[in-house]
Amino acid sequence: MTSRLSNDTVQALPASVAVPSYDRARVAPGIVHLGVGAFHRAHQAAYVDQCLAEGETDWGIVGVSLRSGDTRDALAPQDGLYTLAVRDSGGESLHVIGSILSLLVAPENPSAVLAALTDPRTRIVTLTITEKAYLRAAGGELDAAHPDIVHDLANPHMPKTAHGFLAESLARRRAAGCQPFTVLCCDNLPTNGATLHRLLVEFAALRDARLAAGDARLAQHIADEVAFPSSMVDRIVPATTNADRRRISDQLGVEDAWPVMTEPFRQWVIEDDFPAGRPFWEKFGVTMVGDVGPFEDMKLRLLNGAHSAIAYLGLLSGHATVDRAFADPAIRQFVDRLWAEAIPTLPADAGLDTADYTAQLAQRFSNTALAHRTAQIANDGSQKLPQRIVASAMERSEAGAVPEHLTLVVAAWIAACEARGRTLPENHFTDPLDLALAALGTRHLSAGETVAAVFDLAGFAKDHAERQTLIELVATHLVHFRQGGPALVLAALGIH
Ligand code: CS2
Repeated sequence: MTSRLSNDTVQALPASVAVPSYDRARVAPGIVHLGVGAFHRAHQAAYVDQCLAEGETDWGIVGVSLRSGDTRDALAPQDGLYTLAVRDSGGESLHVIGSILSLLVAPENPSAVLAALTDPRTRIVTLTITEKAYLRAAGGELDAAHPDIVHDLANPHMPKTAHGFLAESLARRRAAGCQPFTVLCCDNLPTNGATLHRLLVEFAALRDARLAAGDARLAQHIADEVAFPSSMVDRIVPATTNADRRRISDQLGVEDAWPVMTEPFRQWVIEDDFPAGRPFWEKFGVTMVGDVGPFEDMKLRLLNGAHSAIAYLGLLSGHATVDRAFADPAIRQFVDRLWAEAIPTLPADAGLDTADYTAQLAQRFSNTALAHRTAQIANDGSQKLPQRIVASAMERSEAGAVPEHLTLVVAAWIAACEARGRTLPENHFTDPLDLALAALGTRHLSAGETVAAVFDLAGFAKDHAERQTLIELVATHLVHFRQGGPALVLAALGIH
């Protein structure tokens, strides 16, 4: 049997594989990361790995999974080591990353997670928990009726949600006279730090209301004394396949149960507000700024917006991967027009070079070595489209334009949902609204009625003056999708 990647085997790997050049035994934990999935392992953990190699040895990572034990099961026998495979058409380079020191699984042992979060050495908590785990209601406020929030308010010592873990550990640190950690949100949400800050203050206020007066006021503490810098993170990370596992293990000569695949490009822009200290990230290409807003909007609206468009149009046109969909001339033309429609919503005075940015995106989307699946990006559309597509559509409509390309993406999402169980496999992608969407499907509504109901469910353009205009535009596209698929919809815009 092949042996496993581990502290013992890592130094004997082939010379072409980059390995940690530092003594992992001397690294102390300084960061707790919630949501230790592939994206974190390709992005933040790789930057931290470089910091550790430069001698900043007190910033090791404790990786926490909030739901399943899969990552821990794969990486614990490997001492937390894994391979990052950087791929493009020119080939593949392998880097073993050593920054994740230990892995915890919250549902198995919430106390251990709280212990890591209250450890005075923990000065930063980073998060990639995906959009839906912020548990926002359709209006954007905390979904106080969500069963996990209800659970965490009733059981503060045994939390399930990120909100529950952060609130309880900040309360314990405060009681112990220990400085709060800085919370660094790394999810694809607009003003992500401020958004999490607001949600956590809402959560803490509900918690305070249940406590004796002397124990309360956590909400005030979090509002006034905990820093939540926003950040923009970017790197394309397709899900690892079994073929990837085999190929990487063959190249290493030892088994790696969960290597991570990614592209050469990476970007991280962070607001510089770390009262408890931070690694010297800028040495490794991280941009530290005062206001991350323009970078976030450019990334969400141009990269992620186009990604969602490619995913839904791609799925409906039979393309399994982003590069194949993007090579389809009609989809490519559509994406160019989508960008042209979204770009005027970005601030003109923030020094953004959108021409250069979209040219670079076109190259990244064409990376044939990634095989980034359209079905992967299609997940959770109800959570993603507000900041990727609907926000731009509202702004363009308000400015008097007709955002026909942006609204087409919303229609494509609805059409792709409707195609599941028909032309697409039943669970080809999933969404937190799936049950409600399926219930709509059984009512045989007109396109207009369907779109209005979906806008209500997902909170799209809630209470916004342009809501009705957008619904009508989306409905026109949905009629075409229902009649003739993407070819008819695009043809109606003159795209063939
Ligand atoms: C993608 C993102 O799955 C998705 O929704 O749009 O994960 C995207 O690949 C990353 O944000 C790139 O940084």
